[in-house]
Order: sequence, then structure tokens, then C-alpha cells
Amino acid sequence: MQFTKEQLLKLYSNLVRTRAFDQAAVRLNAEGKLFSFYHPALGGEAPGVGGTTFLRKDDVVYPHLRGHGFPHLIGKGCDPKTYLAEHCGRATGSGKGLGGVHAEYPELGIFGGGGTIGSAFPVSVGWGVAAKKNGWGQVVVCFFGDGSSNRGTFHEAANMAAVWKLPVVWVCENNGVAQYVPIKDAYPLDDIASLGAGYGMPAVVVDGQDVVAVAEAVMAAVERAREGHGPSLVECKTLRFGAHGIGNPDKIHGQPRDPEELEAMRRRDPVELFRSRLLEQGVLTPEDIERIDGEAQREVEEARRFIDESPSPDDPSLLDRALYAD
Ligand SMILES: Cc1ncc(C[n+]2csc(CCOP(=O)(O)OP(=O)(O)O)c2C)c(N)n1
Repeated sequence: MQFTKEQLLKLYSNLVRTRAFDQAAVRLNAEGKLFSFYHPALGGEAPGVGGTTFLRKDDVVYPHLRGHGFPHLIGKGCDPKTYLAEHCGRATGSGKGLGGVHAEYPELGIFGGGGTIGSAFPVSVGWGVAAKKNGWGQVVVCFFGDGSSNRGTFHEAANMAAVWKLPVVWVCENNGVAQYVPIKDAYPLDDIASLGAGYGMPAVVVDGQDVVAVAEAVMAAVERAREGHGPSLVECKTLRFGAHGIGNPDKIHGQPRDPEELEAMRRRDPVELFRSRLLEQGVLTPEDIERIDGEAQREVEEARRFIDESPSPDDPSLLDRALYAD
């Protein structure tokens, strides 16, 4: 797939905006303003951004927990103000401040991640059935980490989606470690994409630090699904620069991560890699970089003001009203 200059700039801008919002969430947490826990996206933004930026508005997305969906939401065209407000438990949040990290935007086809990893697999099959029946050409893109690829729900869902030729794309964000457990201790093969063979679906491995490689692979799978050829699996080999979540120790099996390995990882920063490549190709100019950075910072500042001016959901009847229809 050949992307136009405009599309490449869109990908770059979504990456930069995602980084800015993710870092803003980390700062808000340090200021005590975050309503619940947060798993930063730092280093692992490319699968979400590359996998969602060129989807249709009515395509369904289940975001992965990393970055709590900022990469996926921003890619899908969501206004991150209301999402950050939701993280801060404000009444102006997408879920009136009651959902916290489990935010959803049905009008954009974004359905909130459950706290139980692997819970999105069966519901993605459900959406896949609906999409196949309605005939609108909708596709479901389900993001998940290596840590949930060995849950039974994945295997049941992958099998059913393949047997029924459902328009579902499974995108694995494999950062090599699930919380404190390296993938090599939880899975016997090098590539999670090998699972594709067991379910008769095409599966590819891509460099998850390369947002263009991710976008190409996911969009090829999406087009295939749209044309009625069934599900595919895209495994993005990506990285996590920090600990699993804010407040968690950055350890694997109780041991701190190797500083040299972390240093090598940081040299594979998806934003910097893409920026250098676009500069080299003459797609991006230093003025564009400054402009896009400035826009992202202004967007974050505006969101912070929005949060500060937003009330908390202190109406005791709100929970009832949010749960039950009148
Ligand atoms: C069913 C279930 N088991 C365990 C947990 C606790 N838990 C939350 S995130 C996580 C690791 C997830 O690993 P992965 O999906 O690879 O994401 P990563 O942290 O690597 O980005 C675990 C074990 C959970 N939320 N749900």
C-alpha cells in the first residue's frame, strides 16, 4: 500500500499527539488528578496509531490497555479532551466521569476495554457477526497484548471468527513482556503470528516500531475482511519503555530490567524513527515538525483547561441515570 504525503503526515501527527496526551496523563497522575490507574504507552504507540488512522468511522475498535487506548482513540478521530476528562473522573468525560479508563465512544465505533484482559475477544466475534449480517462492509479490529494471547478466549474467538469468515482483524501488540513475565516463559514459539496457521487465517509479523509497516499490514487485513475473505492476524513486535503501569516496579520476575537493553530500546522510539525517515524523504520539513509539535501541545493545554473547568460527577443519582434508561 502506497501512502500519500498527506496520509504520512496524518500518521506522524497522530503519533505526536498520542505521545503528548500519554505524557499529559502521566503528569496528571503525578499531580493527583487521575481518577484511576494508568498504563503508559511510551515506546509502544505505533501499533494503535498505525492500526486505526485509516479505518472507516463505522469500523469497530477494541483498544489495548497500553496507553489506555490513546493511540487507538486518537487514530480513530476521537477528541481526546473528553477522554482525558474521563480519566480524571470529570462529568464532561465520555462516560460522565464514571468509567475512568474503560471509556467508550460508540458513535466512533470505539468500545471500552474491560479490566479483564482477553474479554474483548468474544465480543469482537459478536460484532463480527453483526457486521457480516448488516452488509455495510464494517470491519472489527481487536487489539491485544502478548499477555492475553494465551487466554482461552482468544483461541475460541479466533476459531469461531475463522469458521464463520467474520470481518475481524486481530492485532497483537507484542512488547515481549506481560506485566512481569517475559513472553518466552508463557509461549513456546518466537512468533504469536504462528497461531494463525492453527485457525486457517493469514498472519504476519511486522516491526511494531514502524508506524507505516503497521498501517500497511493492518489495512491489507482490513481490506481483505471488508471483501468478505474473513479474519487475519497481525503481530506487531513492539516495545514498552517503562514499567507495566504507573506505580508498578519496572521489574521482570522480580529483577530490574537491564539498563543496556532499555537504552537500546529507547533508540527505537517510534516517533523519532518516523520523524527521521520523513525528514530524509523530504516529506517533513523542520517547520512542519515545529508546527505539529505546537499543535499537539496546544491541544493538550486546552484539554487540561477543560478538565480544570469541568465539574466532578457529584450528583448521587448520576450512577442510576447512567446505568438505567428512563
Ligand atoms: C484475566 C486477567 N488476568 C490477569 C490480569 C492482570 N493483568 C492486567 S494487565 C496484565 C498483563 C497484560 O500483558 P499484555 O497484554 O501483554 O500487556 P502489556 O502489559 O505487555 O502491555 C495482567 C496479567 C487481568 N487484568 N485479567
